[in-house]
Amino acid sequence: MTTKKTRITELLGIKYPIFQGGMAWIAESTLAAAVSNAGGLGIIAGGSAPIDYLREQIRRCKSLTDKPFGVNIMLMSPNAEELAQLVIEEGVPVVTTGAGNPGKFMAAWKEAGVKVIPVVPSVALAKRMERSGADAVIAEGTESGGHIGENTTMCLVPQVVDAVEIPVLAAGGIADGRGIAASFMLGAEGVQVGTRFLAADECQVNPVYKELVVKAKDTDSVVTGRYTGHPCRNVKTKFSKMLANGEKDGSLTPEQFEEVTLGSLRKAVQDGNLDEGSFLCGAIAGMVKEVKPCKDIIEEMFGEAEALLSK
Ligand code: TUI
Repeated sequence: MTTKKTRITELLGIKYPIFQGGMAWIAESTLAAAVSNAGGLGIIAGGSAPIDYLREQIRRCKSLTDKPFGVNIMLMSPNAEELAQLVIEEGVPVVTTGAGNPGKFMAAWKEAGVKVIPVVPSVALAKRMERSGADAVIAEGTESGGHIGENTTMCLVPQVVDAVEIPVLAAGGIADGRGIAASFMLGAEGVQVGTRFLAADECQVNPVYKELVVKAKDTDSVVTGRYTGHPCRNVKTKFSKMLANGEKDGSLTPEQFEEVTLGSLRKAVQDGNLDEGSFLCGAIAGMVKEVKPCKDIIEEMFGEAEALLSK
């Protein structure tokens, strides 16, 4: 078995079947272009960015790479509709979606020739996406950072692979060649990786954020906000532990939770604010030990995966 040629590399014209996750506030044009230039698919996060900011980021990415790249549309964003239109106007080749069902945008994207690859947390949504014309799906396990579903990567990926004909990428808990090899054994034809790229040289987050990820141990991620309906996996910090305790002992109502976490992603990413910031990260953070260029990360991961799969 090889990772070198899959339906994902063929569909998108990329060298390695690896997407860099569309991490809100984090995944901007410098990081995305570095991943695309290294042969993966870099992705700019739409998050809840103002439309002018996202347009500028898309144009900047085009100036930094002649390789394909993508934009992630976060469907809980209040301006998802206008960002969905923007990617068409700007001729973005690939769109990924998260945190919802992109059904109402599919026809317009397909008509414009955009490749659409939604993140799915369940078999049911994967099947629905295939019927609506998705080109592939990303089956994302609860090991991921940020907003998460319930099922694990190990359980979800093979069930999604069995349920759809379109190619499947695995996401959640993948940070080295073993993770890629395991994903391929589960039937995936590509992977999406977030946390490993947080510790890339080209990742523009505050140095405090990178240090937290590099220093994290296996037990250093925590899920907060289940009771708001938007569970998020974070690095354990004083702030995230306060949120987790407030949720558990009832000292923080869901409304208060929403209030204190408003703007907390920006505070983490830009300011490195340990008192009020949410440092989203995956459960695999404990394995990320070194900051290095995207090209080295990708080449090492696939070198290791190829060696394992050819054994
Ligand atoms: O979207 C993510 N991860 C994210 S988004 C984000 S920004 C945020 N800000 C405040 C509150 C919450 C999020 C941070 N991290 N990953 C992809 C993902 N999508 N994970 C789970 C899902 C998902 C969940 C339900 C996708 C579809 C879905 O569909 C439900 C339905 O409508 O059928």
